[in-house]
Amino acid sequence: MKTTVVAPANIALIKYWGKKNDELRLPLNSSISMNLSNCYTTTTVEFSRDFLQDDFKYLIREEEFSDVKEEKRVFLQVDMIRKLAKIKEKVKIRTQNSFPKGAGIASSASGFAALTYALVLALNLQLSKKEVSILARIGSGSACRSIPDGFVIWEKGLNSNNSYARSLYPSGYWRLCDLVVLINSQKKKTASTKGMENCFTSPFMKTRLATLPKRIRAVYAGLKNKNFQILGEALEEDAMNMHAVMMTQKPPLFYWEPTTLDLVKNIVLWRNEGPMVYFTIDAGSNLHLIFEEKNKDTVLHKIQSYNSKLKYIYNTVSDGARTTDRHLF
Ligand code: 2P0
Repeated sequence: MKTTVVAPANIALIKYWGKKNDELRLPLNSSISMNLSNCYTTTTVEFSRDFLQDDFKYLIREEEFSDVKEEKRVFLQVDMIRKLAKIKEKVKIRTQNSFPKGAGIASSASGFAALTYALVLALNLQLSKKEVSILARIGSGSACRSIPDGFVIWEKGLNSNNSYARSLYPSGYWRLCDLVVLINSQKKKTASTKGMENCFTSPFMKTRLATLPKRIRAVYAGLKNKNFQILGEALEEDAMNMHAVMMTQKPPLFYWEPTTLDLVKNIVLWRNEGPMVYFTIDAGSNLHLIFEEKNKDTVLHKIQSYNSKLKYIYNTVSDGARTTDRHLF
């Protein structure tokens, strides 16, 4: 049967950087994220005895494209789930992102979440969301956080069976926003998977891990009490902490562009003047501005006055992976 799933990308408030098991993608630390309403992947899968081979393409508008590297990783995920279902049928997969490919927004989280959940449903595997999150994690770590709704924690766990993501609060719990400011649309030179392999070559990685529990507690408290200042300070600190590790790894990873730093300096000034806005940065140069919805107009005005040519994607908090009947084929 044809099955289509929509899964959101997510922005980490506490970052995942480093694994204790590469193959199973078991993280060194727990991470916390929120799902993004306007950055999502739609994936349709269909298994059939009539198909002669597995077939994966991504769509940009109506056009189909293939990518050998991507295909290899997708088929590994297909094989793992097909094995669980004990079937041999081949699969047709089509996938589409709501955000432009190469916009520098991690598409592996939404992509592997949508793919995994669609495969599980198409094969009628009776799995819990926890089990789907575990399978998504094996495809791409951050994908496990795109399965549950709203504000999510990925507990690092001790082994594969207890390293999964669960919802802390539903999407409507707090009207927070993430304005993704697109600074560089080029595909990044070092993928996260590769980059985080070297995290321990930074002398600061040990310090990052030692200081993480305090930041996790702050994010927890900020969310629980809807205290935006506590949340904002902790999420910003964690992003800077991760980038300090990245920049001091061997070889160093400099994801920032000059505009990233310039905008960061401006945001700190804006905060002094009024709108409470904090920032976070993933493995790329784009800036994620985090703020409460009541400050939306002020923040948009600030960004437009800073540079009216900058493109951005406005997100609120979204549910996790879910089905739709809007099939892609
Ligand atoms: C995060 N990132 O927590 C961090 C912040 C990038 C920087 O999760 O190797 O693509 O597939 O598990 O999930 C990106 O890492 O890496 C990521 P794999 P993934 O959002």
